[in-house]
Amino acid sequence: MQTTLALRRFQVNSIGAALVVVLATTASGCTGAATQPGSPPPLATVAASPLAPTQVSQWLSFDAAAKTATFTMVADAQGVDNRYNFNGYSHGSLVITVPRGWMVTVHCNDDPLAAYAHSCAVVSGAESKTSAFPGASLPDPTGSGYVSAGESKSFTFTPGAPFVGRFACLLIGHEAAGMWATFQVSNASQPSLGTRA
Ligand SMILES: [Cu+2]
Repeated sequence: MQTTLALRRFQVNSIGAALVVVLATTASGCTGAATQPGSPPPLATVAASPLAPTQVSQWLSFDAAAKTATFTMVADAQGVDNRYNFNGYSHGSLVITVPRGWMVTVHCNDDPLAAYAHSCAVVSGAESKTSAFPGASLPDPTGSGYVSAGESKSFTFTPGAPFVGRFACLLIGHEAAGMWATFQVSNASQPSLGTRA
């Protein structure tokens, strides 16, 4: 049982590790482990259809050798019904995928014609107010860390673990109005931008 619990900690690390857990529990006959209360569900990454290259080139650049990626997130982008958007997408429809261990820089821009100020942060889930990784937000993203129309601020972080969460604006009411994208860290070979498949 001790071994099983130790293995379970690795369940979130990869699908392959999860398979090891299944095999180990099956081999030991300890089939109850998978239904223990409080155990984390296996991490399932979100399937996405790639954005058009003309879109990607505006919002993502990366260096595979250096393992660095730079995303430009435009808050309150014009031309869509919901102003609570990033790059025109809301309610998690935009899927940002980053390879584990890459250094990620985010340019958090408020559109020059934005109606509102906005902030940017990577968080674990709905209404979480703290960044999911050290440095993964503007400073004080619920308060004074916002960007105003035409303004740009940046932050850099290196996500070291598999993750599925949100890239959200943390100003009051904005995330609830749809101002979040899906943000995930996976074993992908390169970063990407897509929409939920
Ligand atoms: Cu906002």
